[in-house]
Amino acid sequence: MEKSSKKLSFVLSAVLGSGLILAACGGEDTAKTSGGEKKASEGKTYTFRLADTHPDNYPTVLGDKKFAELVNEKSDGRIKITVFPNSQLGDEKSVIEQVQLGAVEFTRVSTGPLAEFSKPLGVFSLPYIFDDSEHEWKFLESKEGQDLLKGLESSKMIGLAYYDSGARSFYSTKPLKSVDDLKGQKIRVQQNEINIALMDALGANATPMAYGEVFSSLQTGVIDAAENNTPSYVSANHYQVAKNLILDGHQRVPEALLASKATWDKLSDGDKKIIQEAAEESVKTEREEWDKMEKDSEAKIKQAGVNIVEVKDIKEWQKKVKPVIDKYRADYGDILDAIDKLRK
Ligand code: GTR
Repeated sequence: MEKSSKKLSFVLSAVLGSGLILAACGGEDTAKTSGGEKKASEGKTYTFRLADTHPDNYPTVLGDKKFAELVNEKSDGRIKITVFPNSQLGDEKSVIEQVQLGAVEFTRVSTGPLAEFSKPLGVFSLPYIFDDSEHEWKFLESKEGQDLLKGLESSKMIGLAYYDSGARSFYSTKPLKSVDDLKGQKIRVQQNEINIALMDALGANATPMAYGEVFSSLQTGVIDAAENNTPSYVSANHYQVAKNLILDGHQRVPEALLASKATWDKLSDGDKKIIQEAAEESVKTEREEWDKMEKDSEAKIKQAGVNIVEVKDIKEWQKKVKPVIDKYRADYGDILDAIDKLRK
């Protein structure tokens, strides 16, 4: 098949496979009550898909499910969103591409890989920009934080809400007692250029790869180490092979709940409102589940006999990675200033 027709048939099958076809079969979106008010039950019918890389009971997936439940409730059952966990619809990079096309209507992804599609979100991959969770959330809820979500529109996505993802730390199959131990290790990172600069600053070899490949790559020695929050470290079983964990908390990379702009543009204003509100309301569920899972994960890690090292002098780490901030200050200066202003 010729390249262009191949592409066309892919796009066609993507659109046909999506909920949009159902929309065409649904009722008219113009029904009004006698008072002129539109009822939630009146309007088009949709069936959408939401992709997530994590397993069923992970906090983000529980947030996704709450979101789907709220959308269903608020639309009187007209809008159905089915959550596909476990990377069933592809790894994060490929899901983001499918969302851009409208082939997948919703997703929850990390802002880490998303930064390759919307550069301003790369700010979250810069090291030690937040003091703690409270500082991070103050920023995420601020105008500047929300503007980063809105900025996704020019990349064919609609940012609906942020979800919590805690702080990321390094873990390795090799000893890991200080920042110097990272030197020369092959470390898997989320797929974006800032992470490569970060590993360079630490004297490590960055190996960007999809999340789903990390476990077997640790097992076979393709990589020595990786980094993530403790719920991911546990739920993806990385803790069973990389038993040295150093709690350096180098990044806080929030999650994002997204809609495809192709899908969004076809919705009525009323349905957009339903979806936006449901997304915002689902944040509470995700954050509660997040706090619970962080605690559970800590307990599991201890039980499993992981060597856990607490970092006493975080300044030493901050000094090591400062070249990364210096390199990217020109690109992210305004956002970094906004973050700094919210420091206690
Ligand atoms: C997790 C995040 C995932 C994925 C993963 C990774 O913390 O929730 O969406 O991005 O990190 O490192 O690839």
